[in-house]
Amino acid sequence: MTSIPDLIRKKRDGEALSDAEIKTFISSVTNKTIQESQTGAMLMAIWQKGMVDAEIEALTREMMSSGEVMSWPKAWAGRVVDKHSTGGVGDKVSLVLAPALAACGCMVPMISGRGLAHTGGTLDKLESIPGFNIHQSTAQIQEILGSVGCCIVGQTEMLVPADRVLYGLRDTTSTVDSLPLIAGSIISKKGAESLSALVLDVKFGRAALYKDQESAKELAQLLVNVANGLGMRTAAVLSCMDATIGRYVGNSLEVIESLETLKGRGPDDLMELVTTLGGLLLMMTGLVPDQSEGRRQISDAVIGGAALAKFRAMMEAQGVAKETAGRLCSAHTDYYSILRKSEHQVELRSPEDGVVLDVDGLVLAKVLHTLGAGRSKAGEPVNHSVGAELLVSVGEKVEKGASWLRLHYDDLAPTPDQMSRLRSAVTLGARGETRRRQNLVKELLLPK
Ligand code: IUR
Repeated sequence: MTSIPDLIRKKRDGEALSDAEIKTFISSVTNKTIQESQTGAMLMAIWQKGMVDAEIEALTREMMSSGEVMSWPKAWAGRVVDKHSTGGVGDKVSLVLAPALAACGCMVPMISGRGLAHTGGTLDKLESIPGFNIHQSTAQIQEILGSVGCCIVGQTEMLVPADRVLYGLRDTTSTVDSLPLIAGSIISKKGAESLSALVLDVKFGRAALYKDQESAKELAQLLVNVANGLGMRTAAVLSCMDATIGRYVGNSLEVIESLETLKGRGPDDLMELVTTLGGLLLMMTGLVPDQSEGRRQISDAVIGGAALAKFRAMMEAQGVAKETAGRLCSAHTDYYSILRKSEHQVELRSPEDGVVLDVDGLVLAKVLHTLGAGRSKAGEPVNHSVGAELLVSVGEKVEKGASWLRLHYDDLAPTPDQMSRLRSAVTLGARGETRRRQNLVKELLLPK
């Protein structure tokens, strides 16, 4: 068998590793028989020299098989689906999409992540609901899917242990931004969920990992190819992440906007993403003949309340008291009788008459992050109540003195510099100047 130094040398010199060599590398990572320094060196060699498609597929397959691979009852065949997003600001799509898909007959074992840096995480959002338990075993996930059809949970200890090791070391060796390593990490976890179909929301723009559509497309195409190679029908959506998705940013606030959306009162941009991603998944499962019928069914499930009923059942199945879940889902809820409200709110007012031309999601997210809404290191707590409500949208007229943003904060008060950065997040134009809201979804990559 080839030794680890030989494998590192081979990759360092730009040669392709065989399936057997990749298996050796990943199993030594999983069994901890490799030294950390060797893993770090291999990661850097992969970062430097890249991998051909066959290597990336083998890497993903071996990572997937490094732990438990879930299996589902035969009766669910073809209907087990999930979504992955590369991360955004105000991205609450999962909270609406998972129950909408369940209402349309899918099984959705949604394994989500926590926020890091300026991007939010679905698990943090859900944990602002008292009692919501994101820790569920595989057996519990299966039970919840059987009774509700969807759950949103954290990654279990047994799922893709190789990724846990590699992800940690990528952080400390500056090798996060490597296409083969990103693809291996994301798709191995989806593969271990044994999905029938997967949809990827790959974002580009100032608040996304990739700033331009072309580089996001390169990642999206790779992810689609690798996932399809693993037997999951996979499509990708390229969506613009310049402003915020919806009007609310921050953990509790995003739960409120998700519930409002599930009550049929959601913002257009969020609905556009939910129906596009959901429509693609329904099409790929074969539950509907085409994407437009899929969109229609997802939209009906959200507007008609079927998705809200699923969200309520999911909350109860994941530990939320029946009475709390019922109150959160009633037509006119005092959300703050259940979700904690921050100590302070302050409104920022428009300096002049005009039209909103732009909202910079990145500036907003960075300020909220430093006020406690996000974390800088894995494991740090977040303040669920910190956030912002945008009171205006792009294209809207505002009068001088009208409130355009309400900031929620606690003991970390915004500094004058942070306040001025928040003010700069909204760009005003002269009256008469118009800019219509652009569609967020720019391009679709469909499975072959
Ligand atoms: N999310 C993942 O699960 N893995 C990665 O490598 C990245 C995001 I970047």
